[in-house]
Parts: sequence; C-alpha cells; structure tokens
Amino acid sequence: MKLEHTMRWFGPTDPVSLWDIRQAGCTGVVTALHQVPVGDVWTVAAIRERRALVEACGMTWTVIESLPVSEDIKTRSGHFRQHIERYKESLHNVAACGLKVVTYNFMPILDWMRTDLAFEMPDGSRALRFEKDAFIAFDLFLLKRSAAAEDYTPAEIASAEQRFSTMTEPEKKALYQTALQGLPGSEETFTPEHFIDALRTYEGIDAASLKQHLFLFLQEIVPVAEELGLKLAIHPDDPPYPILGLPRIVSTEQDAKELLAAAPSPANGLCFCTGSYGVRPDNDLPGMVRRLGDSIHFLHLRNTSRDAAGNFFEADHLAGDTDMYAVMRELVLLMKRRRVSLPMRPDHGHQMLDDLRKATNPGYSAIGRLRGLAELRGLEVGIAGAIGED
Ligand code: DNO
Repeated sequence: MKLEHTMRWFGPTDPVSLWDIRQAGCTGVVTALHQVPVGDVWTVAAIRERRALVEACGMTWTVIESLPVSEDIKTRSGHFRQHIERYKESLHNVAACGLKVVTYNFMPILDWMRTDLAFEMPDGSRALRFEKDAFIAFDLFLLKRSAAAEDYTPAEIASAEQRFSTMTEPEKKALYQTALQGLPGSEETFTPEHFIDALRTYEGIDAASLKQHLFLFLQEIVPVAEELGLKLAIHPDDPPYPILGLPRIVSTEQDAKELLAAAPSPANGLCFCTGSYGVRPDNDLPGMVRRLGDSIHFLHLRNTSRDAAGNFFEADHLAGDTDMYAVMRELVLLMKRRRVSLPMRPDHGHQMLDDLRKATNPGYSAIGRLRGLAELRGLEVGIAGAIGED
C-alpha cells in the first residue's frame, strides 16, 4: 500500500494551479470551501462545484482541510447548538458528495502561528520561523495584552524588550501582520481590538474545560461521521503549547489518546502533523505512529529544527529534528498492516527558485512543496522496496 500523494489547494484564487499540483506528482488535492463563513452549512451544490474543478484536472478530492469549528462551539456559548447542528448537516453533505476525511482543529481563536515568513536559509531559500523573543515582543508591545507580563519570566521579558528595541518600524509592522492578520488557512484576520475582545471570550476557560468542550463536541459529531462512513482528523496545535494565555489541548500523545478515548470510534481520528507534534522534544513521533496508527486518517509530513531557546524554523523535509526515515518506516508498516493507503501531503515547503519572485501563500509555494513531495516519495519507495511491500 502506498501513500496517496496530495497537496493543499486553496481554491480558484490559489496562485498554484491544479495543473501545477498534478505535475508535481499528486493524484489528489485537499481543499476547503474557504468562502463559506465559519458556522454556515457547506451545501451539496458548492461541494460538487469544487469537486468538478479538481476532477477536470484528472485528480481526486477526498480530504477536506478544514471544515472549521466555530468559536461558539469551542467556547460553548452563543450559537453553539445551532453550529453543531450545521456541522452535522455539512458532514451529511460532504459524505453525499463522496468525500472521505474531514480535517479540523480545536485551537482557540488562532490557527497556526509564526513570527517570520521569510527566514533566509543558507542557500538563499526562505522558510517560516517562530522566534520566541519576537513573539513575546508582539504580545507585550504590539498586542499589549493586559495579562501578558504574568505569562513570562523576567528574563524572557528582558530578552523580548531587547529584541523589540532592535526592530525597525517595517519589521514591527510585518510581525504584527504575520501574527494577527492570518496565515493561509486561518479563517479570520484580526485588528488588535477585535483580537482582545476575542481573548475575553476565553476568560474562565482553562485547558480542562476546553478539553471538555472538545469531548462534548466529539460525542455529538463522531456518531454522525461513523454512520456516514467519514473519518474525522483533528489537526494538532501549532506550535504545540499554550500561546497568548490561551489553552492548547492537542499538543501531545497523551492529549491525542484522551480525545480518542472520549468518543471511541473508527471515525474519531487524527491528522498526524509531524511539523506540529515535532516541535516538542517530548513527542516521540515514530512511537506515536506505532501506538496511535489505527486512528491516523491523514498525514502532514514536514520537519522543523528547534533550539534550546524555544525558536524553531521549518527545515527541509528530510532534515531537522524529526527522523523522517523512522516516521516513514512506521507509516509503510502501518499501511501494510491496515491494508489502507493513507492520504498525505508534504506540509509546507521553502520558497525557492522561481517562487522567490512570485507572490505565494506563505508555506505553500509550488516548488518547495514539489521538492518535499519528491523527497518523501523517494523515501517511501525505498523503504517499501526494502521491506518487500508493493
Ligand atoms: C497550516 C495548516 C493548518 C491546518 C488547520 C487544520 O499550514 O496545517 O492551518 O490546516 O489547523 O484545521
């Protein structure tokens, strides 16, 4: 059994076309109806229209990334009941259109977070980076979150102050935009006021209660997904720890085990993102594939390189702190055992070659991802051949 090779496509406005993705060696894309406001129903007509675009280029669409979960559902306030009913309706509609896997996340307010979208690598390509000092400086001096100072040590604050004093005005503006105005796939952009208001909705919601909200949500939607033959795949927190005083609850193997146990079903599963889980040295990625493999329904393969200070950058797919050979070996064995072909996408890639002169979605340039996919496919074929798997 081989991985199903896909790339993310942001829809008709994506500067990377479906033909580009096909020429990179993909048989499918993962995509979402980003135009539908969070909390609204995905209609059969809109899903079919998107599917037809993909199929017209000779590829398939089986994985959704993402069917977003509204803030009302995460905080269990406002219109959360109605939003859960609508979520179920969307599940019915996507199943009716033949889709198989639904990716989602349960990160409060923000999705993924970086501080630098053009971190120059020694070879001149550009990577995404999370720099701890810059992030704390953003929190303290740009966002000016009132409780921020309580979340950091005096040494961290001093270091962030020093970093902030070296930043030019354009650098501060870029940092602010990177953090608050959204990375691709994030469903919302914020002004600082709007963001501070959103933070207030989490007052009194700690990690334990957010987990409870996730479990209650799962207990409602997992039976529906199971009945429809769909697989749910929760994406982990990126980075995998609390930020801006907000709890993050899908960061470790233990978190994954708890959410799977909260609604046991073949439909309740994981999007195994090596780039997100891999930022924590205490996550043993090959071991997680071995232990959680039956619940893995979708894969994001990416590598990161971290340092002792808490910074990390997105490394080449086969470099960095995650032993991609060991992960891939477990995946090949897992697919052999389960007799399934798991959908995978090379997650992110560097901006390189011609893409350095183009406006691309950060992390989602064509050539960097093509390189990542080519390397990962080669690794897979080599391992499969060596263990006698076709
Ligand atoms: C970032 C992505 C995430 C992911 C969502 C899933 O590149 O991996 O935005 O799509 O968290 O819901």
